[in-house]
Amino acid sequence: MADLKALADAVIKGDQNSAVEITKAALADGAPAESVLNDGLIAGMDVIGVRFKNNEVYIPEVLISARAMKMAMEILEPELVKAGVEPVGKFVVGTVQGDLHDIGKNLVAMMFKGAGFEVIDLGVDVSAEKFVEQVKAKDAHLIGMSALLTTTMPAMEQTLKAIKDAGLAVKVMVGGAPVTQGYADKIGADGYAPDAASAVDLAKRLIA
Ligand code: B1M
Repeated sequence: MADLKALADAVIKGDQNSAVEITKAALADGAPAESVLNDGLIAGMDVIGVRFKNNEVYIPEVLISARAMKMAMEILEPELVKAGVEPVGKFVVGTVQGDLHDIGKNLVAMMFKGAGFEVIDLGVDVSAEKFVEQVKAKDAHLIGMSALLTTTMPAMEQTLKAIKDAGLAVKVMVGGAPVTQGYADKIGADGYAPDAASAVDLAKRLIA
């Protein structure tokens, strides 16, 4: 019987060797790939998300857990594809035009992967046109924009306008150190989250 609690614990501890070994053993035991994902890997990342939100763990721990999850996902992904498991949603994420900060955006991307989303990470300095093009190309449900500079925050509004002009039915979330709920409301974004774990909670509410 596969020990998915041990798998969740390996992700929580950031123990990539155990995460990979337990994933292999669980699949060899006949555990369904979806259950390995949900009850093992995602369950572990959920705990890290809550601890991060509560300031009980910090960025290095999140990155180490995300790396353990990523290694295990490499084993699991072909099985998920075979089993036809659908992602929770498709999330296009990027740091807006003119802005090169990506540490927070990368954390957001990792948390979304950890929560079972398909993540299309466009990187940094992403133009409004690129966001629009990728949402269309990937038929995404959600966009996440990150900005760390007060001077690049207006690019969020320009991107929102481009999305509206293109008539895309996609939810838009914004975040980053200088961004606030008030700013999100002012530019007409669907949501704002102060940190990566809250962003996942918000995304699940937006696409529910
Ligand atoms: Co820059 N930088 N930087 N920088 N940098 C800041 C942001 C700054 C506050 C430093 C300061 O002056 N005190 C300041 C901005 C001032 C302002 O506009 N208000 C600043 C500046 C001025 C600049 C330059 C202009 C400096 C210069 O060249 N004169 C330049 C700009 C370059 C550019 O982007 N065009 C610049 C460059 C750089 C580096 C390249 C050296 C480097 C970036 C490296 C990288 O990202 N790969 C850098 C860094 C590291 C910082 C600080 C020190 C740290 C940022 C960071 O990674 N924080 C930063 C000062 C600071 O914040 N203490 C600073 C950790 C990260 C986890 O937090 O990104 O906020 P954060 O993400 C959080 C939340 O905001 C949220 O989740 C994360 C936590 O869970 N979140 C989202 C983020 N995106 C989200 C999206 C969501 C939801 C939540 O939904 C989609």
